[in-house]
This record gives sequence, C-alpha cells and structure tokens, in this order.
Amino acid sequence: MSFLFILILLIIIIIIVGIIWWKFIHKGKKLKTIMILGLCEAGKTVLYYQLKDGIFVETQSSMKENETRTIKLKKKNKDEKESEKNKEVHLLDWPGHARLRGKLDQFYPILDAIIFVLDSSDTQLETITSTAEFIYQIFTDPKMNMSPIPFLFACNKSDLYTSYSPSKLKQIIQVEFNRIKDSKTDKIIQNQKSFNFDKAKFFNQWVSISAKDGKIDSVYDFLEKQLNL
Ligand SMILES: Nc1nc2c(ncn2[C@@H]2O[C@H](COP(=O)(O)OP(=O)(O)OP(=O)(O)O)[C@@H](O)[C@H]2O)c(=O)[nH]1
Ligand SMILES: [Mg+2]
Repeated sequence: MSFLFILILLIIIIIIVGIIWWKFIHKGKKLKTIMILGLCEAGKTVLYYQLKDGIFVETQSSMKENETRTIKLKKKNKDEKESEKNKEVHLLDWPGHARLRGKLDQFYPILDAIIFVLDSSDTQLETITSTAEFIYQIFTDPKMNMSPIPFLFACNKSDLYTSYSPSKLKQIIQVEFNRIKDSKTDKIIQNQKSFNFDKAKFFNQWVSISAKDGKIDSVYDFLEKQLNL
C-alpha cells in the first residue's frame, strides 16, 4: 500500500516538474512579432524581402500580407566587414490599401514593434494627410493603447534626390496630425494640448533608409536595441 502511494506521488511530482519545465522552455522561445505598415507604394514589401532574404526584389502592389519566421540581421564591424545572423522573428508585411485595414486591430495585441514605412520622396498634401490619418488611427486605437510598443518610422527612398529628411517629414506629418486631432473629440490624445511625436506615449524613432539599395542599417539597429534581437 505504502509502495503504491509513493509511486503515485512520484508520478504526480514528475508530471508537475514536466509541466513547469515545458512552460519555462517555451516562455523563452516566444517569437517577437513585428509588423510593417504604411501607405501603398511606400516600399514595405521591398523592405520585407531585404530583411527576410537580404536581397532586392521587384514587387507589385500587395493584395495580401507576407509573413516569415526568420530574418537576416546584417552588421558591419569596425573594418566595414559585414556579418550576417539568422534571427527567429515573426515579421508581417501588411498591404497599404486602406480597404485591407479593417482587420488590422486584431493584430495589435500580439505586436512587439511596428515599422512604419514612408515614401520620403512623396510629400503631396494628399499623401501627408493619409499618412497622418493612418498614424492617428493607430495611436488612438484602444487595443494599441493597452500596452504601447515602439515604432520605427522608416523614411524610405532616400536614394531619390527629391527625398525629404526624417526630421522634415516628422515635422510636416506632426502638423497634419494636429489638424486631424483638433477636428476630432478623441479622449486619448485630446488631453495633450498639441501632439508632439517627441512626447508621444509610443516610443518612436525616425530614420532614413533605402530599401531598394539595402541601406537599412537603422532598421537592424532598431530591432537589436528595441527588441534585443
Ligand atoms: N527609388 C526607390 N524605390 C523604391 C525603394 N523601395 C521601394 N521602391 C519602389 O517602390 C515601389 C513600391 O514598392 P513596394 O515595396 O511594392 O511597396 P509597398 O509599400 O509594399 O506597397 P503595397 O504593397 O501596395 O502596400 C516599387 O516599384 C519599388 O521598387 C527605395 O528605397 N528607393
Ligand atoms: Mg507590398
């Protein structure tokens, strides 16, 4: 009888230890999820392939998301020699078409960072307004505000001579953002007199990239520093 009791006790202990060990192992393996967002033609899919395969791919406007579980992180050492590491991460490239934005908020709770791609050579008022509206929509989303994540505003197409600097783009988008904010009665942002990206609830960094030329070191830096990749 006592032997049976000890055996049952041992089995129970083994099961409990097994469950704790399994949970511990899998906790450490939770993949970070990063979403690439932005308007159509900003260069999201070109950036996605640069991160995934380290190559330039000629693209067409996306009709559905692209998704990968590994990316290549490239780094230059002091002698400018490049090394490459494969990293496990869940990377999503979401199409820019406004029609496909409806389902986006379902993803917000699982995201660890957003890379928002902008075409820095396109500063038409219509583009700036749409960009500011999109950012406003994300920054005021209740699901997004539950646990704020870092944003990288990747000002793409810096290889074009008509491109604007990240600081200039940030400034003109901020003006438009404030115009939109003032036209609404939103509680989340309304309590700030004038919205300022530097004081936003969401950490945000504005950098210049050229996804086409593979000049995306600032994206690698962001992923390393903000997500410990
Ligand atoms: N000059 C230049 N062109 C770029 C750069 N990145 C992307 N492009 C071009 O911009 C166009 C749009 O790029 P995509 O990556 O397909 O744009 P997207 O943001 O995925 O667009 P949607 O899928 O419609 O949302 C393509 O013709 C690219 O070759 C860049 O850094 N410089
Ligand atoms: Mg695309």
